[in-house]
Amino acid sequence: MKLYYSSGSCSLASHIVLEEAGATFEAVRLNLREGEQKKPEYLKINPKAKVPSLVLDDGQVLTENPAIMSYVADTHPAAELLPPVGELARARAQEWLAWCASAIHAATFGPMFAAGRIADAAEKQATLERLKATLAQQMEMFDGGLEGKSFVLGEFSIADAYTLVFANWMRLFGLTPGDNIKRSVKALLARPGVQRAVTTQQLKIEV
Ligand SMILES: N[C@@H](CCC(=O)N[C@@H](CS)C(=O)NCC(=O)O)C(=O)O
Repeated sequence: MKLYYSSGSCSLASHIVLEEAGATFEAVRLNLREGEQKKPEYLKINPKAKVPSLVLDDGQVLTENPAIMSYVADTHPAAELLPPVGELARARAQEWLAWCASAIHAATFGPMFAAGRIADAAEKQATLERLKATLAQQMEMFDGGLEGKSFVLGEFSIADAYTLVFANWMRLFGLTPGDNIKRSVKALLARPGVQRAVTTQQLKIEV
């Protein structure tokens, strides 16, 4: 398999899961700032012009972090990264990932990054302030989901893959993650699979 990723982007979540699953894959880096995701050769792989993309061994392409993570977990059952079909805990993991991908990433962090391109300074500041207020509420809820534990389901699962991404992004916007998130980040960074993904992406993640 081949994972197309960009350092520190949301593709870190899928990268972590591939490493934690013990999957055999090649990591291919794209530079989003240089627009490599929009080049014709990449658009043939993923017409959405986004990372991550996972090219399977038979050439089929899977996109969207939650789908990639679920597929990798299901095809590497020995790693026990997702509870069995029919268990409520599995739905809880999917509930968490859907919230991360849609509300926190797509509706809040995404527009916060895009706000950097707003030319009018006052409009940029007002947009960022509004989004930061929404993010603060979401990340408080995220922190609450980790109350008294290091991982969303108690044990590490694919539900934990976004935690490092969001903690890192919060710092980029000058925000400090809550104590439960910090504990989770520490526990995640102690895992060899997570360490391999972070090292490959050449990231320095603050605890
Ligand atoms: N819904 C997608 C989101 C993918 C996405 O937004 N990726 C960003 C990086 S975090 C990207 O590739 N951005 C490039 C661009 O918008 O040009 C997923 O969860 O995989």
